[in-house]
Amino acid sequence: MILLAVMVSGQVAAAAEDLSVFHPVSQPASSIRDLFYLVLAITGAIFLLVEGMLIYAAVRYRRRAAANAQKAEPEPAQIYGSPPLEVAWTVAPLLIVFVLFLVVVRSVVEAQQANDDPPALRLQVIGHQWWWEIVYPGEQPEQTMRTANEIHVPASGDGQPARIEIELLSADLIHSFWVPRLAGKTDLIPGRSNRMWFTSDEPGIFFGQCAEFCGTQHANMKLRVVAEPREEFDRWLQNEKQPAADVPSAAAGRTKFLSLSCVNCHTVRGTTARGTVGPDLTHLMSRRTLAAGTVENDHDHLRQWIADPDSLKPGSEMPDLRLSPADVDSVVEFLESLQ
Ligand code: HEC
Ligand SMILES: [Cu+2]
Repeated sequence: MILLAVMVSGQVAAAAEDLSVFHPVSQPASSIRDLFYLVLAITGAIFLLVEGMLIYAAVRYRRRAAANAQKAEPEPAQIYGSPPLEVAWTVAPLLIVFVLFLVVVRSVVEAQQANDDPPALRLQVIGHQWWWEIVYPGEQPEQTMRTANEIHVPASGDGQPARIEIELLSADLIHSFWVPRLAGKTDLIPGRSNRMWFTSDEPGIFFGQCAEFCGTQHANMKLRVVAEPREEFDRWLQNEKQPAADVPSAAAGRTKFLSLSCVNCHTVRGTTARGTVGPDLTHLMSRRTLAAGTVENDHDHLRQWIADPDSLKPGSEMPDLRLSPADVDSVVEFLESLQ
């Protein structure tokens, strides 16, 4: 019943942010789902058999009301020990558990398979309270590009699986990277480098969520994977690698921004802002959401975020700088030029 409810809610969730493990679009996620169905089938069959026998025995051999005390049924024969029966109920579960063990090992090996082909893309994802830093390494250190909360990857195409390999690190405490339609959960552990991989068999936006409680805003530590055809992905990457455009109409806002403490925490490439505490803002407007999926990235939310981050994400690590409304407008004008 509970299982049915979970599966139905999976269907419902498909409409909005699909976090269902029942709609895989990647090899590790499909093999996890297949394993689930196989284990469910085996254990379900055992459940039906055992419950069926139990109910049959309880009904068939129940004590019937006797018409009078003399006609009451006598006590049935008492059996003590039966070697064939005992061997059977020891060997059968042993075999079943052995089969389950084998299929689980097969799935684990499949998921961890260090594919010999070089991956289509190697990324780093660094967990922060409560957002995701995403690093696209370049050949030279200065070509390395950083963004936040939205991972763009090439989708598989032309029968060619595009394997994405991700190194998982943490800046503070343990988080867990989980995009249910792409792969199982993998922890991000301080001082340790974990690896995981996935392929996106179709283009689309796949939702994820931190899956290891990491403090007050854990629930608002969301991410999305945007899988695109190769050319679209290359175009996106090309744009992201550029330093921030110097838009003349936003010059005043730029000066304001650079005079504030924003620069201690945020980087805008091409300016003197080189902070690394918060997300890189160089191409802020190319992202769909603000503050790790907490709200849509639009004018009103951006204004509200700069004016009072806690009103959107209470307890967030971005302080309220108590800017005047005019300064907020000016800074927002600059941020909106960061395409
Ligand atoms: C003490 C460090 C700190 C300062 C100062 C700071 N921020 Fe932030 N900022 C953060 C952190 C941390 C986040 C991530 C919050 C989250 O998602 O939980 C953030 C998030 C943001 C975001 C959302 C980015 C995204 O992709 O979701 C914007 C925009 C932003 N800050 C702009 C500013 C501006 C403008 C200023 C100056 C007025 C500023 N910040 C000052 C730390 C800081
Ligand atoms: Cu978390």
